[in-house]
Amino acid sequence: MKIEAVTLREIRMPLVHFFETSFGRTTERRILLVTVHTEGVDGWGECTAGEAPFYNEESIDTAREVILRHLAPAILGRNLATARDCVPLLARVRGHRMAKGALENALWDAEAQQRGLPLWQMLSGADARRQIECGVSIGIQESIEELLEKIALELAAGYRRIKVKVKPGWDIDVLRPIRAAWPAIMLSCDANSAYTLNDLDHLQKFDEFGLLMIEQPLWNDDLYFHAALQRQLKTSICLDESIHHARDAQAAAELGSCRIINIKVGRVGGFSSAVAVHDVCRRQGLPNWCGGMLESGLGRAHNVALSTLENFTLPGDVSASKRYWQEDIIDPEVTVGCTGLIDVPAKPGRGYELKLEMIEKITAGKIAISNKQ
Ligand code: OSB
Ligand code: MG
Repeated sequence: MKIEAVTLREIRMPLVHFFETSFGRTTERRILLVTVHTEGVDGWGECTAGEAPFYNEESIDTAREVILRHLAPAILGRNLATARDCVPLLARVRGHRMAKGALENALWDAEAQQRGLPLWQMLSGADARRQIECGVSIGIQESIEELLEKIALELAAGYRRIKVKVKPGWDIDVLRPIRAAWPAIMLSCDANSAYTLNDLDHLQKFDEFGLLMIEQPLWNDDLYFHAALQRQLKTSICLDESIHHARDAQAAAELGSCRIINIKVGRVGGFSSAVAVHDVCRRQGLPNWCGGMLESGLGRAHNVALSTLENFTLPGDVSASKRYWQEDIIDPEVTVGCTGLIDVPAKPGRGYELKLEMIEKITAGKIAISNKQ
C-alpha cells in the first residue's frame, strides 16, 4: 500500500437526543474523518476524540493538528505491506492515541478493500463471532421518570444490557427504582471518573443492586487505587479511561484493578493495539466488551468488526445508528434485531458503504495532505 495522500475532514452531526455524562452534555458531534489514498483505494477512519478534552486529553482539534503536522507526514510516500506497519512509524509521537487510531484504522479499512476480505476477518481470524451482542449506554436525563421510560423502550427494542451514567447526586437513587422495576436485567453503571476513594462508603451501597459492573469509578489515569477499591467492593469494576494499551491491561490484571475491561479502539490507539489489549485480557481471564464514543456509522462499522474478537463476551455499547442519528453516513445503517444482535456483514472491506454525497454536504472543513517533492 503506497500512501499517496491523506485527507482530513470535519463533519457535523446533530444527535437525535443529547448525551450527558458526569463530564458534560453533547448535543451535536463534530467528528474528524481521515481518508488515506492508496493505489486507487480510499481507506477511511474515524477519530473518536470529543469536541473538548473532557473524556481524555484529546479533542478533535488536537487530533487534527497532530495528524496534520506529525502523523500523516510519517507515513506519506511510504509503501506499507500491511496496516500494522504504520505502528512503528507513528510511535515517535507520544500519546495522541485517538489521532493515531483514526489514521491506522483508515489503513486497515484500505487493506481490507485491497485484499477483498471482510475487515472483521482480518481482525478476528477463524474464531470470529458472526453476531454481536448489544447493550445501550443511557446518559443522565432531566428526571428519573424520563430515564425509566428510555430504559423501557430500549429493553422493548431487544437490547441485552442497560448501562446508565452516574455521578454524585445521580446514582443510588437512580439505580434503586431501575432495579425495582426490572429485578433481573443485566444492568451496569458508568461514572466516568466522578468519584474518589473518599466515597468508599457510598460506592459500597452500589453492591445491593446486583450490577454487572461499575465502570471507571475513580481517576481516569489510575490503576493502583482502583485495585484498593475493587478489594472493598462486591461489584466488579470495569476500566475504560484508565486502559491505554496492552501494558495497562496487564498491569490492571496483576494489580487486581478491575475484573472487566472495555476496549475502545480509539482510546488504545487503533486496531493493532485493540487486538493486543484483547489478547492480554483473554490470557488473564478478564472479559471484554466494545465501548462506544457516539461514533458516526464509519466508527460504528469498525466497532462491529472489532466486536467479533473471541474475548468480547459481554454485550457492548455498539448500538443501532438510529439511536444517534436522523440519518447515518453509511449504507446500510447499523441495525439491531429484536433479540439485541447485530449481524456481522459478510461483504469484503468494512461491509458498509459510505454515503459520499451526504458526507460532502455535512463537511465543515477539509484539508488534503500530500508529499510535495
Ligand atoms: O464512557 O463509555 C463512555 C460516550 C462518550 C464518552 C465516553 C463514553 C461514552 C458512552 C457512549 O458511554 C457509548 C455510545 O457510543 O453509545
Ligand atoms: Mg465509559
